[in-house]
Amino acid sequence: MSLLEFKHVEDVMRSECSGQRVCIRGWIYRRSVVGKKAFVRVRDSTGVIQVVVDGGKLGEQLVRELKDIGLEASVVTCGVVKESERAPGGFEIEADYFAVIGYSRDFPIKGGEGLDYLMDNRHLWIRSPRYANIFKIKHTVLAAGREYFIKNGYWEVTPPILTASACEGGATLFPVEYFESKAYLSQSAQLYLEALVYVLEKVFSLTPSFRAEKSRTRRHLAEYWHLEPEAAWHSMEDMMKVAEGLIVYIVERVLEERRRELEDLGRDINALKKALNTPYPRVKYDEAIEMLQKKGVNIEWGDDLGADEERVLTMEFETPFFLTHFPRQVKSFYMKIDRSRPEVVLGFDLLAPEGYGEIIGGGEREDNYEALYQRILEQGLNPEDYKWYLDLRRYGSVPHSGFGLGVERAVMWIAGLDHIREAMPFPRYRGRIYP
Ligand code: NSS
Repeated sequence: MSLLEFKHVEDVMRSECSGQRVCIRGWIYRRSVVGKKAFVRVRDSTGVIQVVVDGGKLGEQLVRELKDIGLEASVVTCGVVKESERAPGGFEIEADYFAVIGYSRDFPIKGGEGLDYLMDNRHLWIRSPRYANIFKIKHTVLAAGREYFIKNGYWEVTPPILTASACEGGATLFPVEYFESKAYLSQSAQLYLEALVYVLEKVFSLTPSFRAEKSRTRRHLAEYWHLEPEAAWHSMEDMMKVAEGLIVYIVERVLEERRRELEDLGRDINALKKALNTPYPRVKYDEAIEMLQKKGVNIEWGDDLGADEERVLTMEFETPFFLTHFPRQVKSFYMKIDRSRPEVVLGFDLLAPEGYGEIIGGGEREDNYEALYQRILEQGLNPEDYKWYLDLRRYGSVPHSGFGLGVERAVMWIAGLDHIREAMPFPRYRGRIYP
């Protein structure tokens, strides 16, 4: 038999296939034996289907073997497809051929294990169909994100990951040995993207970003994927429109192409659809502080908003919404000072509803040499380290803006996940580097 004759589970589970003989290959997801029949649920990348192995037809020895066979053994099987109300998913295959390809003795995950144990076995845990759903949604988020920028005239560029200085503050830098000196893993491509707008005007990159986050939270990783656009001649307001367009484009595509996966994960589709309603509300930091104070949150103007404060705010909105005009002391040195109100910067965050909070951070960049120099000093940084970045303001400076989308944050919200580590196959966070 040629390989081309194998079918995928999702293509078999259709009424048109009923009565047809098919061959599939995959891994044993569950199995039970009742009398002389084995009920083997076979999983592939597209779904799970029940295969009935009748000892009367295929030999009792095979059924005895299947009774004790390890979960996740790989198999090839053929048989006629039948619609069956009793089978999970409504279809089953009555096997006339069944062969084990790779045995799986004592598969370490049997159900009911604790989180640390499961994380130690992440390489096996990810075989759970739940992760196939999540990773497919992530694939679509990545593809749609890239497509959105390309369709809108942005050039994809490749900034460095090994860098000499901080973009987002020294506290979360990962140092690495770099020949005879020290370097850091990039926290954001932004500073390099800013240099590239002088070449290509509108650019974006999709890279890993690294943050040595000391505390473990449900929305922080040490390594995450960062989708960052940067555009010359764009104001903060222009960039917020780009961010809004990006989120609508991504959510539309996921709703169109990954509906089944969302449903399997139990995502509230109607809640997600609300993200298609634009424009998203724009809330100034000042108003956010007032809203929080009215809710009894102990916070003052000038404080940074953490996950808890954000969660309270997200309860006020059904769509994603922007927070803007933050106090200059809570935001990075590169943010442009609002000339009409020098105590705030032209920065924005986009917060996802339903308790999720920040998924995008961005804003307009300080494009004046003197002002930027002062901001670098004000934040206790060394202008020497940013000499090249300051140069961009010396040679044909232009107004420009950009932002960064945390891909796993977006996936977490879109798929309705409880924890950001679910959005990564091999998540990195403090205390976890294996496997
Ligand atoms: O620190 S950010 O808010 N902003 C920047 O890095 C800018 N330099 C981006 C830019 O303007 N080009 O991070 C941007 C986003 C943030 O909104 C989160 O969605 C995500 O990156 N982010 C993270 N995701 C997962 N884990 C961690 N630790 C994390 N930190 C930020």
